[in-house]
Amino acid sequence: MTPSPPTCSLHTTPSSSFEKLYLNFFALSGYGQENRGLLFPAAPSSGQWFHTGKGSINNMVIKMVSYRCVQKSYPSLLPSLGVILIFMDESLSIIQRAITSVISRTPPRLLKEIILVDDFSSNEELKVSLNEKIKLYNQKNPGLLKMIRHSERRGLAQARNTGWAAATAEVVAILDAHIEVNIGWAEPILARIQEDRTVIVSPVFDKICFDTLQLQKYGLAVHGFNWELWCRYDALPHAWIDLNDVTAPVKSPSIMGILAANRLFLGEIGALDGGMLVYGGENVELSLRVWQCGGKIEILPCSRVAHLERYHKPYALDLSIFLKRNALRVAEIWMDEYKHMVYLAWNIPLQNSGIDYGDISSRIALRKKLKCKTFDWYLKNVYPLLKPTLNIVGYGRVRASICLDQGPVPGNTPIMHPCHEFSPQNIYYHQTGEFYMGNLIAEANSDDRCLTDPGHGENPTLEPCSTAAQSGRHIHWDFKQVSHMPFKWEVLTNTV
Ligand SMILES: [Mn+2]
Repeated sequence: MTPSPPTCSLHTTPSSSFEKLYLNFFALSGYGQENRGLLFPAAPSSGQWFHTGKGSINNMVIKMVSYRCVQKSYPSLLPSLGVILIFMDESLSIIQRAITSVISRTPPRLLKEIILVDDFSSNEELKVSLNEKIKLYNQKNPGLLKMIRHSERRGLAQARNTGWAAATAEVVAILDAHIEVNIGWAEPILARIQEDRTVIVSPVFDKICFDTLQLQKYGLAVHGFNWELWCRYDALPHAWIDLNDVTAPVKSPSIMGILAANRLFLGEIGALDGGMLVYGGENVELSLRVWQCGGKIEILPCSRVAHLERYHKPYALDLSIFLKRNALRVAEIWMDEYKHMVYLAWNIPLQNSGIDYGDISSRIALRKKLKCKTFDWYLKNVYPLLKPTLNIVGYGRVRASICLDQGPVPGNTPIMHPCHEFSPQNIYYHQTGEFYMGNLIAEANSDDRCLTDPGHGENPTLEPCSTAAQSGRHIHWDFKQVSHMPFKWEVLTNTV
């Protein structure tokens, strides 16, 4: 199974527990009472939540939250919280579940507002029916919910900005609308941001299966990304493990999309980049900006949010167009002399890519105004796992009438295959003569795959470059331009 975080798909090994998702439509009846009504009858002081009625709704939810977190106490005075739920063509029931969970699982004294932002949905039930539901919620909780509707589709980043701009609380939590927050989710966020207004935090995500609404627990991990700027989970840092405190914030190079921040600080560093279109990359853009411009990012192990991993994202038929375009925008604004890595990873020529990443002048000006650090600083101090590849002299595809392809994976036999635009046909030719095939990896702990001659006249294979080199196999290839050469570099760029 491949789990996926709020805005993208990624690769991780989730922990194994499966639980039926809680049904929380009773929860509203508890709103306004400090003991939180039907769903939350017991105070967490003794850890008795773990023992209330085997298989009960409480048990199922609370199992996701660590015992150490339940025991933790927080300052009685905490900043106020505004929750922003953005959506586009979500189903009504899913949005109601999100609202209900926020109301029932956030102490009323802390929850100042819930702001819904509709990024121009076409789904009819999100109009009159949703308005009626909001009226009902507000009858019980006067003024708590606000609804803002875009009159044209403006994309994820702008929807988040719209919500942020309408908020008045000291801290904003900007969430998808296909989530349900867990018990005690808000206190760790508010306490941490109260301690340090420059920290942007993410909760830990658990998975809601889209077809069964079962809840699956995910392990704690750091939020990272690859050179396509596609998000993924990375291992926990040693420094955090050495703390021996499962409740401690985890320093993270990035966020997946969902975030909480001091509202004013988020504004000072430029909120979300409104030039990011439709979907993807806006989370990495914010992450680089936060780190490079004097803030920090942390994952809070005691704050858990269940995220529904959708079967189909409604934003566009082919999201890769926007992922690619937005990634180039991030590279051009923030990545300095390393921006070529994004072009390499997407297999796009450095010059004349034909991709319009929009006007970046105001974001460059912002970077100057905030006196932000370089991407080189970020790589060395925040995300050393990403390892730029230097001295690639050419990249693209090798094409005759069909293309050189990395072949089936798992497997290590390159093949000839009809040409397409995807990464199995990416090739990278290194100054040393090494010839990488497939997805560009370029990480500290894992190798690119080198085209390898096993010797004895056998067909070439693909091997991790260092393994092949250590075993003395031939990985250096020499290409000469000859008139009858059947192959050509389809996209060939110069030294980068
Ligand atoms: Mn999502």
